Amino acid sequence: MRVPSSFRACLLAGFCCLLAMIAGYAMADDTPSVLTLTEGSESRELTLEQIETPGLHAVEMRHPEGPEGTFSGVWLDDFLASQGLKEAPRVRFTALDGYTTFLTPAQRREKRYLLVTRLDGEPVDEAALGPLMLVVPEDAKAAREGSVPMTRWIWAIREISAR
Ligand SMILES: Nc1nc2c(c(=O)[nH]1)N[C@H]1C(S)=C(S)[C@@H](COP(=O)(O)O)O[C@H]1N2
Ligand SMILES: [Mo]
Repeated sequence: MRVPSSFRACLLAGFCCLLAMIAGYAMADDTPSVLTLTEGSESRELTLEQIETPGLHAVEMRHPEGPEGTFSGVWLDDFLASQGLKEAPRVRFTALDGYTTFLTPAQRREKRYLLVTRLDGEPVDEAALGPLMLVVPEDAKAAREGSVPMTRWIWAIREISAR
């Protein structure tokens, strides 16, 4: 018996839809968004893997707020460049607790900021100041001793917005 081609096309389309849905659910489960990146009026959600595409840099240190171990993440400037935000005049960070701060290009040139995505190789939970935090590895000791201000060592980062 001959099946009408429109029927076959319909079946195929339905099957593709189903596959796309399954893939969508699987991706949503495996890779939740950890960051909202806002540029002007446009926002996009990024997963840890997307944030880490410029490549991980690891540093052994103790954070003044407690956590210690191998902090790894991407250099903030590399992350911004990978998102087309290299020259953003103002990059604002907003934490889950509402704390917010911003960095200008001059401040980003003065100190090298690491956007930490992992502690000892694992995503950082909220108790350990995650999901994302900003640290200045070269200032770790001075910040613990209180000889350098750490107002821009923002933790529990949930949103980065640039303009
Ligand atoms: N998420 C988050 N990050 C933050 C803060 C905060 O309240 N929440 N306080 C900032 C300030 S003002 C300073 S001086 C340092 C140290 O904060 P603390 O002295 O309150 O621990 O962390 C900074 N990062
Ligand atoms: Mo502060």
